[in-house]
Amino acid sequence: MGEVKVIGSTRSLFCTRIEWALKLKGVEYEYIEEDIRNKSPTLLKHNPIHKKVPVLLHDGESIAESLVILEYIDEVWTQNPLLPQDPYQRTISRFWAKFSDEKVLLGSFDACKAQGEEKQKAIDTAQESLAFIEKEIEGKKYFGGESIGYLDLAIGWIPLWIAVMEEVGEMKLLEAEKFPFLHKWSQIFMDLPPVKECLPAREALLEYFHASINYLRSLEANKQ
Ligand SMILES: N[C@@H](CCC(=O)N[C@@H](CS)C(=O)NCC(=O)O)C(=O)O
Repeated sequence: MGEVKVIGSTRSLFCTRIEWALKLKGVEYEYIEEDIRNKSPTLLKHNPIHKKVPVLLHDGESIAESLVILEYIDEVWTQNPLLPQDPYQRTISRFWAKFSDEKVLLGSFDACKAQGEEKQKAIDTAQESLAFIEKEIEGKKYFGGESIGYLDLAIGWIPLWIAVMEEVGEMKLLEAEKFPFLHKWSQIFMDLPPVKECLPAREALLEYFHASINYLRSLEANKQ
């Protein structure tokens, strides 16, 4: 199996998805908490390009970028496969994982941050992206079908992190009436023991998001 370490930050959804994958595979690992506001020489050595968490260290080799790490984990530890066997389905899963990071996550964050007349427009944009994800889960238990897979882990940030963004941004994104299937999936996903085990404390996330959003809003206010 070799030595496995994760350099991460407990509040980071990108890091949590890596822990979920390792737990589902039954891989033992050491977690190294990084202070992303004061980056360690270890992080800079192992991820000199992006200088971000997570980084997976496997027998001394470093791998960065969470979606890439998920694929690596799935290839190295083949038990409980995460990606579909079928090449087309595999590619489609990667497409939606990328979409979720690039559109749903950033859209939700923008909606959380937006104020005034920009707010409703930002909420509508985020919900338009969520509607595509709703279509993907319609009629299924998991994004991976009958068992949890790569896309569930990639999208797994939605239940907790969107709830936190909703509270901090004083808005609603994941409305149960608009997104019934995503809602149902969120409940099933959040009840899984390996998922629960790695979730950060909601209070800590709330504090972190409050601070980040206030900081970004003040930067924008100073520009005007
Ligand atoms: N695309 C990256 C995103 C990782 C990321 O944004 N990590 C944040 C923590 S949530 C980070 O390390 N930020 C430090 C920085 O931006 O300087 C991934 O999927 O791994």
